[in-house]
Amino acid sequence: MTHRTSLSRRGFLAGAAALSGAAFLPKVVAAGPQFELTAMRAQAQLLAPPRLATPVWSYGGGLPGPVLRFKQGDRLSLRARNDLDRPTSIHWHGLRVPNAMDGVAHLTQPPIGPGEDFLYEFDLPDAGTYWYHPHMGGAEQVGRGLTGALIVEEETPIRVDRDLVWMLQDWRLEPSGEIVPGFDSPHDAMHGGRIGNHVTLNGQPMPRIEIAPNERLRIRIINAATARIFALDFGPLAPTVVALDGQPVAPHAPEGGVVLIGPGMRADIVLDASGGAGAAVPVRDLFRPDGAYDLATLAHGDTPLRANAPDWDMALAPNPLPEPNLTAATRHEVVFNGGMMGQMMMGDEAPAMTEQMRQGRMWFVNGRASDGHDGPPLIEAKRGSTQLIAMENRTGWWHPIHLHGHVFRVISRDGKPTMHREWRDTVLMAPEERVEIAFRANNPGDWMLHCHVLAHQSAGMAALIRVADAA
Ligand SMILES: [Cu+2]
Repeated sequence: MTHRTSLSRRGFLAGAAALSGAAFLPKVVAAGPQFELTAMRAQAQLLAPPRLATPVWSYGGGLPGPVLRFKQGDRLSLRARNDLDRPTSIHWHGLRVPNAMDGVAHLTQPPIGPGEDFLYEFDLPDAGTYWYHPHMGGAEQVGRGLTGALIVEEETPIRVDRDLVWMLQDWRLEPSGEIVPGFDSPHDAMHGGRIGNHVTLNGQPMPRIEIAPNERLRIRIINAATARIFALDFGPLAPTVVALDGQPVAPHAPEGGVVLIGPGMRADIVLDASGGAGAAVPVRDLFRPDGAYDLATLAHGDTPLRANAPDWDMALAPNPLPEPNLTAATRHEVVFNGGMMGQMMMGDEAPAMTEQMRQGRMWFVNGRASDGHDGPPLIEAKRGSTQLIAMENRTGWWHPIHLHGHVFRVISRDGKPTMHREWRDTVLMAPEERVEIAFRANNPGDWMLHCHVLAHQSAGMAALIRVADAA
């Protein structure tokens, strides 16, 4: 099902436009020789017609951007072009890339100015579900639509009938369809970030997705929202989680039957269409108990694909990740603080935090608000060492904490070992929760650790981790 074609810029954009209505097929398949990806202004029909299309920012003119598909072991070579009127960059979320390719403007590269371009080139050692987005003015640039999926296929994928990408985005729209401006409002930043009033799946509001009874789907769910957390319920259908943040995990039913996925995070699920002929099953987001809503409908056709659900193996082969050595780990205590109703006024650091708040910084990592590339590193790690970060969320809010350049194991939550010791690049912390993560610091450079609620990040919830050879 992979078409390994090279596309000129013209072909690339034409392909995106021609296929933009086909939301549940990969819009553009791009791999092989170098190609281009352009950040530009575009229009997207986020509200049902006859309401007007919404002016958005887009990669390549479609929304979301093209699905980039590669094979494990391929080399990506992509020229990013900026046709916007302000600087940007592209971060490859979850991919273990060399530091200079990480796409963090002002830290790993200069911003890509209007009319400029930048060549990204790196190997893809890990299979899985990843995504790309700007790492500059992220609350606005991601919030206006700049995002796309990057899929790295396994050498031997698990057997399914269809492999789908579901990119979830959240929008705050005026009744006219215009995006409400003000992406870093202090009120949003103090609370749960910029929560919108419209949600789209692959750029479409409440799509109806046709499936055949007893069809097996692999669904790669990507939360590209800047703040909204989803708790997806599939009604009578029983999803099996097979990968988290692109990394294989022992296949398991999600806790409580609901797939919980914070901003920046991904979940690959296997879903058998077991609803019966003609059944229309809503996919519901239950995260806010007072505001559950339908996100999509899974519409079973009348003709079963086979007599029973398949019994094919769902386990994915692991990626070549370096195992942390917990018996020789360096331990760090990292406290997240701030926001509305945080435990601001406790401890020796309270006066310093109060002073920073006067300057508009609202979130703190070990007492310090940072943009992640100013001041001294939070952690300096010797290359090859194991780092264990004991994180404490001393706030009343949820935070998806993302580490660049590495993938970590989630070791414990509130002192209890996790059941799957899952690999992740982003871990969701509940209010007041404590989470331990561990990773082998084998990728040299300066890497960000930050909250992926992007209004939290821009209000200080970021830090730097430096990995270097011993002096
Ligand atoms: Cu946060």
